Amino acid sequence: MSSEFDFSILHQAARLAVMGHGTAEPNPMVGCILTNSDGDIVGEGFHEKCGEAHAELNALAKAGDDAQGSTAYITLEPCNHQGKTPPCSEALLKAGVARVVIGVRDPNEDASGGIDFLRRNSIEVEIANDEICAELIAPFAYKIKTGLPWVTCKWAQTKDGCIETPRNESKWISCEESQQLVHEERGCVDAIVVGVGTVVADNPTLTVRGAIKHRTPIRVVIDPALRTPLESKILNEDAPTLIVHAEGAETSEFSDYELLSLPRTNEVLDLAPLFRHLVTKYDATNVMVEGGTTLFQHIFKQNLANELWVFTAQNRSNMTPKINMNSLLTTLSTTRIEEEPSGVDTVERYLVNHCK
Ligand code: AOF
Ligand code: ZN
Repeated sequence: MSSEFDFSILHQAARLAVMGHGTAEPNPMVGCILTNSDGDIVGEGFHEKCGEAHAELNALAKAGDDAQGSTAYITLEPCNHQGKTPPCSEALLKAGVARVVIGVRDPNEDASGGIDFLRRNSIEVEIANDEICAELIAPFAYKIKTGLPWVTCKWAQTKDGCIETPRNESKWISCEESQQLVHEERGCVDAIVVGVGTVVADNPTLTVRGAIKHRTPIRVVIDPALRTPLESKILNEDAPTLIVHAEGAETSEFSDYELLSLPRTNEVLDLAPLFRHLVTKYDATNVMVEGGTTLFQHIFKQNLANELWVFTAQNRSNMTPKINMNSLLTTLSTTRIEEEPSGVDTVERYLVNHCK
């Protein structure tokens, strides 16, 4: 049984792990902390970049000889395979670690097996089955299970659930702090998806600005009848763009761009093949959908949303939009996992229950 102390160190390791967000992917984010028999931390590390050292190796390197007899707290089962890096299970054994507390098992069958290896070699192993550690690898695990990336729908709304304002000022509903948060996340995801209505109304650039660009997300516009204006900023050179259209659309004007044709059911595009394409072609793990309401409605209906980020401003719009986001939200079964201020706005994070 893991103790309260074990969980507190595991959660500390989880906070380290998220420092790899944006660079660890497509690998999972992983954190590792080593403590001595007094419970003092002797080494810590996280998986900083895909292809480079795993969390355990970074922590072991910090601890040096102090790793001997230590307890290793690892948010994920240590790998037991030679991938881009050697097996962490062997490194823990060689360093003389006495006990290992693991957050969750590794869902990747190619790499897992670290638990059995350590037990076979007389190292005490505890599996905490911790929810925070599970959340850390949720996109990685979901992708292995479904072949789909983790889709986060993000929007900024007025208190009464509008993401449009009278003068097409939807870009400015949320405050600067909220926009900063969005840019930070944009710099960590593989793709940003919008509907053509948003391109026409707002002419967004959909690039990462004023935040660290750990990766350059592909801009994706869902444009069934190909009506994206050719002078749209989304088509500029700042980042790659993928234009998704309905089967049979006239594509000749867009031959310079990457195009993807999708089938339709009852006039609505089937979006799952797009997300699958983002995995097969780009190995995408995290995708952010930034609106508008029609696209959110289709993504919710097609059961493709995993997480929601809702920024709510203090003002009301007093408009009656075609789709109200407060109402649309009630069509999904969700669990609110976070609510905090973001400047003068409030930001709420929800997990969609089907993918928990
Ligand atoms: C760990 N510690 O920090 C991470 C693990 O190709 P490689 O060598 O980088 O292995 C990638 C796989 O290892 C990845 O798919 C996942 O199963 C596991 N990730 N394992 O022991 C870590 N990031
Ligand atoms: Zn490893």
